[in-house]
Amino acid sequence: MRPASEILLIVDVQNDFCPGGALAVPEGDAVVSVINALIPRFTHVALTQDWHTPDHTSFASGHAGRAPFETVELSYGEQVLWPDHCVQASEGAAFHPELDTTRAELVVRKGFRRHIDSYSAFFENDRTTPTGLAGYLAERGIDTICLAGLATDFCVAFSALDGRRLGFAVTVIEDACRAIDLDGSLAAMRDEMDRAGVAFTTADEV
Ligand code: VGL
Ligand code: ZN
Repeated sequence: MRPASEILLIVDVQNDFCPGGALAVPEGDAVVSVINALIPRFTHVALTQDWHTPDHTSFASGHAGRAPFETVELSYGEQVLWPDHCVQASEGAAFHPELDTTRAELVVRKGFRRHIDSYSAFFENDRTTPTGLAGYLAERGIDTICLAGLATDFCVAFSALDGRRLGFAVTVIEDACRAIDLDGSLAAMRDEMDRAGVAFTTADEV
């Protein structure tokens, strides 16, 4: 059993990020059984849920002449444009039906403000507007975050980097994650996480 100072943070294991979904991550559903097997080893478990308004600024559909996976400059910096995904209360935004959410103590919804995206579980994409997760963890005496879920190179990586920036110990359980890998983003983000002091492990070692 992992100590009470650690939490398993399961990132965005939602239908739209799994095969057949609007923003399917290759093999996204492969993380479900790995994560279900990890859950009993942790004292604390939390989930994140991408939760966008129907007209969300990160959707390519609202940017004339732009296609999904192109990049635009928004007020808070560079933003990848995505296919419409994880619209609030839609089936695509629901957790994968086989993910065992029973022991989740907290669900952090993110990306629910129309004009700003949120990859990280800690901050929106302006890197300053907090979700409240840091305060929640601090108040509960949790100083270590073990990350699993989707996608390695976006929401998992941004959560890992912000976690380090806030002083948490962070471990990414690599075989419990899958990546989008847009133009080498997986290698770039893995390198950035490594340099930030993020640890990497596999489910067997947890
Ligand atoms: C994600 C792109 C857009 C993720 C969420 O969960 O990694 N990626 N929204
Ligand atoms: Zn999203």
